[in-house]
Amino acid sequence: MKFRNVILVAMVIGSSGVACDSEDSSDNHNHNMGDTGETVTTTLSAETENGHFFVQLAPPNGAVPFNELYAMGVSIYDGTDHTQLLTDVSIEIDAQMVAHGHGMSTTPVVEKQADGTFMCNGMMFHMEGHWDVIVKVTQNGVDDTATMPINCCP
Ligand SMILES: [Cu+2]
Repeated sequence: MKFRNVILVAMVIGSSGVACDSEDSSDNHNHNMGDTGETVTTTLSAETENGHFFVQLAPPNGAVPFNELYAMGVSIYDGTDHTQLLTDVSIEIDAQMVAHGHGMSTTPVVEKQADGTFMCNGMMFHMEGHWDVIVKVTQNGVDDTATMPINCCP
């Protein structure tokens, strides 16, 4: 009798999953992966909101590792000329899972490198799914922010 109940529960979960899939087939997102959030395409560079800067992220070996401390390289370029590295800027970095309303459980420490780029130590994505890396750039009292989605972590 107990075994039969387990099968019934499994069937109920299974059928609700199918219903979810057919409802969401149009947007190509997988909402059926439990608590992992929506799937996004990882974007490692972006212009800041007001176009002042262009931000390039450099995760270790080109990809963010899952549930491991890592250091994110960050380079800031001119918003108009994306080949012109800006070395007279400072940055703050954060990462959020917006769909879950939480950030990282670690606090990154930003270190300016000799070449003017930045290394952000102590980053960690402790959940799989859609993270947004948020980089705030400041130059001569002007600040501007870029947001880059990361799919954690294929
Ligand atoms: Cu989360």
